[in-house]
Amino acid sequence: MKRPVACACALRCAAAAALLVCFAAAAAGAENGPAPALTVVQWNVENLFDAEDDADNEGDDEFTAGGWQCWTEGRYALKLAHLAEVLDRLGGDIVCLEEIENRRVLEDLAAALRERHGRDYPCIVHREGTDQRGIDVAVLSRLRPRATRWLTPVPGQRDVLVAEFAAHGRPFTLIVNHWKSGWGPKAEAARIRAAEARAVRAELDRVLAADPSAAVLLAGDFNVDFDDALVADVVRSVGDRKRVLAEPETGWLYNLHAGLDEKARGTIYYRRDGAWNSFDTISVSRGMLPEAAAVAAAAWALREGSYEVFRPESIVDGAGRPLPFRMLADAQTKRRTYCTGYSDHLPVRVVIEPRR
Ligand SMILES: [Ca+2]
Ligand SMILES: [Ca+2]
Ligand SMILES: [Ca+2]
Repeated sequence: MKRPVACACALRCAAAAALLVCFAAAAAGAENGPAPALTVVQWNVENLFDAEDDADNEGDDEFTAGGWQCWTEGRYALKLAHLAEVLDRLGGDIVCLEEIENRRVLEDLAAALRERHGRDYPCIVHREGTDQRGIDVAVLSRLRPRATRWLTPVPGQRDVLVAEFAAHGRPFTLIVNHWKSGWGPKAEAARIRAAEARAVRAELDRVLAADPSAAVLLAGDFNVDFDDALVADVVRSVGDRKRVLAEPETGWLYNLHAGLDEKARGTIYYRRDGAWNSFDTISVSRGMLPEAAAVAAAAWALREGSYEVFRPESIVDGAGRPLPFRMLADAQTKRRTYCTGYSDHLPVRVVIEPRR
C-alpha cells in the first residue's frame, strides 16, 4: 500500500491549484507577531494500527478482530481516545510519533484531538515506508514544514524523516527516528542500527556543513540507550556539554537525556528482564545551547530545564511503569489479560525558544 509523500495542508491546496496562495495566507495568519516558544514531543505510541486488514501487509494481521490482539473497532477507538488524552496534556506544537500503521490512523488521531480536546493539528507528515510490519514514523504539527525528505538507511526497516521548519522566519531541522529493535538475531539488529546511525550522522553533516550553527533536533525511539556507543560515537550525541561547546568542528549534539536525574531516565520497561531502558530521547545541536556564543548561535535555543520524560500517574502502574495497550500473557500460567493502557513507551518533550 503506497501513498504519496505529502503534508495534509499541501495536498488540499494543490487540489485547488493554489499552493502558493495557500502557503502565503496560512503563514500570514499563523505567524504574525513575535515568535512564541514551541513544545516538541516525541512518543512511540505502540502499534497504532486501524482494525482493518490490509491485504498487502501481513504485519497488521495480528491487529484484526480475529488476530492475536483481538483488535476490534472498539479497541482501536479506545486506543485513539487514550492517545489523544495524553497528547492533549503534552501540548506539543510538533509531535514526533513512531509505530504508525498508515495515514488513516494519523487522520483519526488528529480528529480525536480536535473533536475531544479542541486541539488542532492541521499538518500531517507521513509516507508509507517499507518496514516489514508496516509501521512508520510521522509528525503531527501545528506548523507546516517548509520541506520534508525521507532517508531509507536499510530497505525493509523504518525510514527516517527530516523536516525543515521556518517558524516565524527562524529555521530549524527536525529528524525523526525509529531504529531497529532488539527482536530477531542480535548481530543483524546491530548491523541495521549501525547503518541507521551512519545515515543520521551523514544527514547531520549535510545540515551543519550548510550552517554550522543550525538549529537541529534529533528525536526518536532509537532502541538503544541514550549513552549507547552508536549514539555517542557514530551519531555524536553526547551528554558532555562542555565538549559540545568546545569542539564546534566535530558537530556534536547535546543529548538532553544526559541532563536528567538517573532515576528519571527510563522510557520503557521490559517486564521480562525487569529493566528500564532510555530508548526515547531528544538531542539538540550545539547552536541551540543557550550558552553558545552569539556568533555560533541558532535562531532557536533550548529552554533550560524544560526537557522531561512525561510520566503522569494515569499512564503508569503503581510502580511507575508505562501501561501498554495490548494483550498480555502470563509467562507461567499462560493466562491472557488485556491491558487497555496507553503505550509501552513514555513520551518525552522539550521547549525551544526564539533567541532574542
Ligand atoms: Ca490495518
Ligand atoms: Ca494484512
Ligand atoms: Ca505503514
